[in-house]
Amino acid sequence: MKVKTFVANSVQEGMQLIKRELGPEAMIIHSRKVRQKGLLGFLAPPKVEITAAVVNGPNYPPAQAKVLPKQWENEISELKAMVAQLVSKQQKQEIQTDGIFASYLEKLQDRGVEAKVAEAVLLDIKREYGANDSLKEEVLDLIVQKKMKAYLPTEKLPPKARVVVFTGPTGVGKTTTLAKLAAHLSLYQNKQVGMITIDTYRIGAVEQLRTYAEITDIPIEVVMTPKDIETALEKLAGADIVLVDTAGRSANNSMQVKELATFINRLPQAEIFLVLSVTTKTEDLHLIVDKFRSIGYNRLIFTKLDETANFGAIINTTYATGLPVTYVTTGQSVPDDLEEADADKLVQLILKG
Ligand SMILES: Nc1nc2c(ncn2[C@@H]2O[C@H](COP(=O)(O)OP(=O)(O)O)[C@@H](O)[C@H]2O)c(=O)[nH]1
Ligand SMILES: [Mg+2]
Repeated sequence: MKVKTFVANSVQEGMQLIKRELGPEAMIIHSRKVRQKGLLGFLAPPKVEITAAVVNGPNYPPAQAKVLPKQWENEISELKAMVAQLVSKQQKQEIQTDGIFASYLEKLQDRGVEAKVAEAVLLDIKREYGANDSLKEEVLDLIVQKKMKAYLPTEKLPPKARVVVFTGPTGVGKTTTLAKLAAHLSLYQNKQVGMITIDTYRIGAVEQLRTYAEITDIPIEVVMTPKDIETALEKLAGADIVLVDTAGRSANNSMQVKELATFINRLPQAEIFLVLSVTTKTEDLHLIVDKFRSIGYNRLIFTKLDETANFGAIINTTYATGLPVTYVTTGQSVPDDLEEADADKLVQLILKG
């Protein structure tokens, strides 16, 4: 394990330094604001000191890591888990013993926010504002909202996006959301839209999208093997944007995800959505996030916001993946029930339902 302390001008800059030196696997162990010594230091803006650790640091060549005996691998992952647990325990104690923070911690957990996410938000606040009992609940409310946004990035689909893929478990609303977006792009933004459906399993899924395609007069190509992708893209060469639907038999089949990856790897510079339903339990969402990782998704869509009053799953997932939410959907109507994600709105939903 490699542990290193970094000093930077901002948290973002610090995270970049850590990623560059220790790699993406690095875990943050501790962070605090520091001032340099002397009058100049006092006048200058505070810096952030971040301590991070990594088990397989860049100094360990991957080849060596690969030949580790299975038993060592297990021990390393146990160690990793222990470090994470220790950090979380220490954070918990810091927050749990502090009156107003403790009650806020409970409030956030009641709203479906995982303990570690709620603790991270509250620790950020405690570090910045101190253990201050004079912080009124209404003031804390506002600060919490602002800090939660830091863990709930949102980002519009880049206007130049040309190929956009919808992946995710069965039944979350991929096809419906794709149809909504296709209609928005062609009706309201006057774009030439093309559709591809990668559906090697359920003939029904092809028909569903074909129906939408006919209604909206959008060309659709069905792809059965990875090499058909190029042909389909050539046929849709005239389109400004190509939306790609994917389907599988079940949500929990890793073989299917691997197979799907061979299709998606053939797409040039695609924006890849992982589509998730807010009605899915957070622990299942974590499994899905892991299962689909090999697809290389880079942004999130949350569906079925109309079906629950508990939205903690959204921030739990953005916290775990670091990826932005681009759209949310709020019902079955095509094309109406689609919205661009707005961090303020989502935080309000999480806090107030
Ligand atoms: N209530 C609700 N239902 C939705 C939403 N999005 C999709 N659905 C429904 O979820 C079901 C599965 O959708 P589908 O697009 O076929 O999912 P896919 O298997 O991921 O492609 C359909 O009945 C959709 O109408 C949403 O935002 N809210
Ligand atoms: Mg579908």
